[in-house]
Amino acid sequence: MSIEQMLTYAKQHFPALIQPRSLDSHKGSFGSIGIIGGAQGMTGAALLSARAALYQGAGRIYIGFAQPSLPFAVDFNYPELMLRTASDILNLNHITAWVIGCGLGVDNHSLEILEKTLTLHPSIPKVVDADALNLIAKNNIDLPHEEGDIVITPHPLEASRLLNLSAIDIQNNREATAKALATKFNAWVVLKGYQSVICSPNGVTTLNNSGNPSLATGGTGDVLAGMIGALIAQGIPIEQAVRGGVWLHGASADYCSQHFTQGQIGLTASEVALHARTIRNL
Ligand code: NPW
Ligand code: AMP
Ligand code: MG
Repeated sequence: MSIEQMLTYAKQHFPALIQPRSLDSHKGSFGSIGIIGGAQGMTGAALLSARAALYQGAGRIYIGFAQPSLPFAVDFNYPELMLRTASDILNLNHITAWVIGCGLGVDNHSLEILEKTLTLHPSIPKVVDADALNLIAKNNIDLPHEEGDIVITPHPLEASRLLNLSAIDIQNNREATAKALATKFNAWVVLKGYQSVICSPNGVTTLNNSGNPSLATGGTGDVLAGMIGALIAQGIPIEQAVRGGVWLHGASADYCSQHFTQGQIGLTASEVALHARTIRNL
């Protein structure tokens, strides 16, 4: 899609993503997101997710690292981010969406953090990704939620762990897999990969039509989780946040492939996070 076609497509399908801001809006108007992950060795996953949330215009962005102490006091490239430990941000009561799992790890400390997030904040929407999904699969954890929406964003191997099937079975039955996960967890599901399948909790599926193999690189999934979380945190209706967020992520990669990498090799997850902003501001 050319940039003009992207704008037309966004206007038609995801108008909530391109609404102008009201003149008297302030940072409190755009929510606060809590991103929990980034265990030792995967600190970058949480940073990428937070970077994506920043470029999607969330009002305030907190990272809760799944490490006993902070890996650093400030991200000098992104000093806008507030860096805390996971146990610290779990006490915040103004978070409007949580994102949990990016680089979370699967040890007992990670498990404890996941369980606390689910039980302490049952009514706040959540995006559940990566190692949070691996922990849920390994420990047979339920996803309790009151009115707060849940979005799960597995890639095929994570989906195979959740359903105890092989990745080949998953790939041969992608729509059925997304529906089975939506039913099992009463959640929105994004089954990622070429033409991601998006399923609502009541089983309505769509296939995403943006994105390309340049996204097949580390960190792009972490960026997607932060993007969807930020859209939800700022009050974008859940269906637009999920289906629109997946589209925007792919559209950013398409835009970068046309304008910067001029091909599908060497796109970085950071660039996907940054240029998604361009498409929303068209
Ligand atoms: P294969 O190789 O084909 O057998 P894992 P992870 C498969 C964090 N990260 N279609 C494929 O399997 C994450 O947030 C940290 C088919 C692939 O090798 C997690 O917390 C980063 N198969 C943690 O690392 C950047 C597909 O799944 C395997 C597929 C582990 O997450 C990287 C990988 O799955 C990373 O995000 C598809 N479309 N997609 C950082 N900078 O800190 C995936 N697969 O073993 O669950 O590992 O996804 O890397
Ligand atoms: P993850 O595996 O969690 O890092 O997520 C990878 C992200 O890149 C997901 O949003 C995938 O849908 C996307 N992706 C990976 N490969 C492709 C591809 N060949 N075409 C389109 N999107 C892709
Ligand atoms: Mg991932």
